[in-house]
Amino acid sequence: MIRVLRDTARGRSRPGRQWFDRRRWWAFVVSACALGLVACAGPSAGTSSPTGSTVGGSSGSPGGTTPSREARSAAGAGGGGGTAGVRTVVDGLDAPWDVAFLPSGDALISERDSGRILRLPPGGTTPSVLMTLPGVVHRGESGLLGLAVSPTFATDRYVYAYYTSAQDNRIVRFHVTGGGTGAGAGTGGGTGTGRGAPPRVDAPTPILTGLADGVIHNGGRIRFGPDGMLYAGVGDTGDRSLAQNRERLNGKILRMRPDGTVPPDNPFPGSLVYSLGHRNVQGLAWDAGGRLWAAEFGQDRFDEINLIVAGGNYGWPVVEGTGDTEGGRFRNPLVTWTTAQASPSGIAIRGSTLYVAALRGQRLWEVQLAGATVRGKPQAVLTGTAAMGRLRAAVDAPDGSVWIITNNTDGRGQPRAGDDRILALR
Ligand SMILES: [Ca+2]
Repeated sequence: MIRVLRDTARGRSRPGRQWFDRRRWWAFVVSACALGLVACAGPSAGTSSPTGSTVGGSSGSPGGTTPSREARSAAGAGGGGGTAGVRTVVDGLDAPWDVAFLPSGDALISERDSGRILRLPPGGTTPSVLMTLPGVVHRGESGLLGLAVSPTFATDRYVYAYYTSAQDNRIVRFHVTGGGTGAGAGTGGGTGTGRGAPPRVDAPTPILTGLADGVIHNGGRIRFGPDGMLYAGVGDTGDRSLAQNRERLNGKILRMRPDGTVPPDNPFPGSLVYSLGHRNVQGLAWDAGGRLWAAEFGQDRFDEINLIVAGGNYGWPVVEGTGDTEGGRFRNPLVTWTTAQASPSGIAIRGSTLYVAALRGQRLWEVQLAGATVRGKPQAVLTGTAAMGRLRAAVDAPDGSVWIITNNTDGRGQPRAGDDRILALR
């Protein structure tokens, strides 16, 4: 169970005090670094970069006066030896959108606007540029969005990306080989030792093209399910008529084979459509029982958490939030929030807890799952003095934590020094 500051009307709880003390500890280490009192470079700082470029330091940092990302992460990793709380994994990111992990523990991070995919070794603190995806077009909410790693990466070496091109939204895949990205490589601490040459990336191959794109509502989360199929949340691009049109792939959750073709057991024969009646799904996660949960942005009243079933119709644009099912034609959400409280993007499930990253709501929601239903009221964390601004994604990380992507540089936030960042909660 993650222990972080919980927002209550009565003030900070004890975990919040730990969080505060931790920040003071970081501030001390940071000051010491600036004064040259302690070695500040993280363990992987200065290791070879695949493309010869590492990602720049904290945004907005005056040169030489603000401590490096390495210093902060080193302090976070070393201070307290796994003390519960929140740790900055990496900062200085530009509109980061998703994270996917290779079997080696390397984290791949997508940046929406730049089209870059960054690679962060396990335990590392300085990401390097794995590749800049060719043909990414960023307008408004579009650009490079979701990432996924093949569940059989050890043999096929495929990484998947969902992005907006000049003419559509599409899903591509490409091989990543070498550079210690194989299974089991570098899991001992990410010092870069033995990783040798940088990874190699080949030209992306489209597996699905022709999804309508827009300035808004592009969806974009892609995840492999426990069935080995690739699922994608595809937004309605602002054209609400698409969501109920089964001949169109927008406003849907899609299910496809890893090569983009239609699985024979999809609910509508010959169609990638897995569920319909969605406005803009950006959160997909499965629970231990193999059930698919999805987060969806509402229009201006209610955001939704839905339990997704094959062939289910989730109501948009006829119903927003909980409403008339029209005799069972539509399925109601299990959780709703007002759009000011949430505007949920990515989600993750760890144990029985569903984590929901809220953009406009600027908090992390925790929902307790109980089988095919939810228990109690959602709890908000990363609020109050622990707030980190807009949150884009929650990802179940192989190090036992949940990684949270902040999104204050996405054009709708107020970036602070060091934004955007990835946090680890445990
Ligand atoms: Ca709905």
